[in-house]
Amino acid sequence: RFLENVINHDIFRKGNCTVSFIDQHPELFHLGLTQDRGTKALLYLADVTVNGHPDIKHAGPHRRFRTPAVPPFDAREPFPPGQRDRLKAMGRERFSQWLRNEQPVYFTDTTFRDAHQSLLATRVRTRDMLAVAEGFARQHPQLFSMEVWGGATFDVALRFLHECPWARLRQLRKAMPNMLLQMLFRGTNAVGYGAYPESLTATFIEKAWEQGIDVFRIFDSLNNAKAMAPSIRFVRERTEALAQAAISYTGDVRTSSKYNLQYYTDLAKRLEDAGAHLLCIKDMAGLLKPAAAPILVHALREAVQLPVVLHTHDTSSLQGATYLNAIDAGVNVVDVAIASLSGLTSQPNFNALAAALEGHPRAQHLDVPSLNAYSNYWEDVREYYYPFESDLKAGTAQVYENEIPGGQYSNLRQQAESLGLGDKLELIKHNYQVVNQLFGDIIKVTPSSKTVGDMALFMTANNLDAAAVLDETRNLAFPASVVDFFRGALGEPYGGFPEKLQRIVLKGEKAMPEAPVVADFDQDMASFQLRFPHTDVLDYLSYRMFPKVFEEYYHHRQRFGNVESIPTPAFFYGLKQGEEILITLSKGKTILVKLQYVLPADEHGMCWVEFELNGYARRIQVRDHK
Ligand code: 3PY
Ligand code: ZN
Repeated sequence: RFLENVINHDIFRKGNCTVSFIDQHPELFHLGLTQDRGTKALLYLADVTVNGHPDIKHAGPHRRFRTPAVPPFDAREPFPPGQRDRLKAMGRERFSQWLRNEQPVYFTDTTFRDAHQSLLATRVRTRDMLAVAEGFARQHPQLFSMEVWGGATFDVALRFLHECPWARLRQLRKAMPNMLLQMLFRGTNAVGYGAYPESLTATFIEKAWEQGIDVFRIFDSLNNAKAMAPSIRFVRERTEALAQAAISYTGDVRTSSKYNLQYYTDLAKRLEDAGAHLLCIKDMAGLLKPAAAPILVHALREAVQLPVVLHTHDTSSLQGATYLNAIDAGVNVVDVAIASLSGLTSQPNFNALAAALEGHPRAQHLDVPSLNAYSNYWEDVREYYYPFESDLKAGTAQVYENEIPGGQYSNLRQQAESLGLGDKLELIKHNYQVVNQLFGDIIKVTPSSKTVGDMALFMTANNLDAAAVLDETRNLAFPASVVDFFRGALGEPYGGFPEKLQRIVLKGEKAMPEAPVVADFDQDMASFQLRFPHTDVLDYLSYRMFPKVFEEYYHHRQRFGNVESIPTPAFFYGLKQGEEILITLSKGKTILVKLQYVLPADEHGMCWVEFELNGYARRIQVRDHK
């Protein structure tokens, strides 16, 4: 193909080639759409073997991985009925009332979404989930739901894993037809960080439901019920899914004068009035202490007639106690993660909780040995992702001071390191707390938490304290997210903006949230498809969420094909000499690839990688960027 490009090149044909012809014409290496999928996979493997994975800075060259054991299941048996079957049979209102009155406590398993978002920078790939999805659905049908989508997974799938998030959802839907599949939806921010037009949010919800979502957990980063209402309405009007409205929890309900019981119960009533089918306490930082949980759960169950769900992160390592107290107080569902992906910044340990609840009046019958087998699988799979582990080794009481959400906590070190602030993590965490006070003690959850984090990094990088930030004589260039926040791009925080800081940040400009432009949907999509041939409405939605990321994803796919099929160790670390892998390109089409050798780069920086593909020698040339 490369030779074809050379021979057909205008300059070559006119005979005007000089020795630097190849160097000056990178388009010669554009090997085109017509390549078969096997060749594209080889091209990816050659590139990652020679250059490493751009997302992995330090890979241990001698790391060996165990082969994860997938718990066996009988695929010929019909699926046992799960809550999805119950929802279909009962309809939404009756299902919601049934759950509220249920004696046993139910579980939402977050392993496929929040657990790896909070422990492994959201990097877990679709194929590692799919390997166990069906077996898990067959063996644990009594769960309330599986959280599998939304939050940061959409962005990370496209940006770093070069996967289509919609395809992930479709495949999980097929593998788990009996289970309720749940997503985290950021209200007006959908699965992104900015505000999107309502028409886009509505279409996104509709398509997510069509592709497989049954439960939409909807929140707003400032707990603004008015901003959540349209999403709740779209779920009610455009789908047959459940709208689970989430109240983000902060501080301590027993002592905070701002975020007190009245605040939470008022909000709960407004969300019930907006049409929510379930109410969730979203304790994104893990601040709901064991003694506070029953107070809040009781009050919310009294305030509304909805089932109450509790979500937390185990950053302090004490949230198992919070769950036990909440269960005694009547909470209907708690969020847990499979043992080997639980704890610390992730959710509490499902296996341990299931075992500890045996004999409890609200216990469900759960197959703990089976849960342990899935945990063993995930323990081995987790090893593949070791470069993305955060350094948190034990629970920390500091979280009660800095209130950093679990997902952000694990990201902060990576962010700090990329800014050259790796040794200032303690100061960054302290500044996070300072910023929260400067901003007027706000709810901190994506994207408002990102704004607080950006400001904390900014203060740390520039050696600023609170007094310096509030010094009107300094003309500080605040981060864009902070300026947008004070303009009102995320809405207005409860209690309003602190006036002085708002004046300083906006430098006299008016606070005026810009209404997101409502483009003519059909026309906009038509021009998208002209620019990106062979795409559909789902790709268009991905593009509207993350335009630049989608563009890169699209080109990556053109060049390397669908890399989802490449086994994870090879995807991140390439192949070692003599190593053989199987790649299933599509149903019934599996190729056997073996790396023979890599030749040193020539004087133009190009090197040959020799593979065996199904026993036949194949040579691929790639540029060595090292
Ligand atoms: C997200 O928005 O991704 C979250 O997990 C918030 O807690
Ligand atoms: Zn969470």
